[in-house]
Amino acid sequence: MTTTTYSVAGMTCGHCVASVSEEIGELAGVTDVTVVLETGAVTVTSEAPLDDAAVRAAVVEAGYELL
Ligand SMILES: [Cu+2]
Repeated sequence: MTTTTYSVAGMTCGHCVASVSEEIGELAGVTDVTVVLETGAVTVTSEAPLDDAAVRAAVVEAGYELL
């Protein structure tokens, strides 16, 4: 298991959190996504290290920006 914390800009409410969680959660190997709305911290647990580009693409797909 690998846990990585990313910073995501632009989330303002629970719907934003849900969108980001859903998109990242669809990446292969991801087992858990925890978002702290106040700080934009997104902690992702996965079976193997994730490709940063894939995480970035998922965040963009949700409509936000990976810092
Ligand atoms: Cu929102």
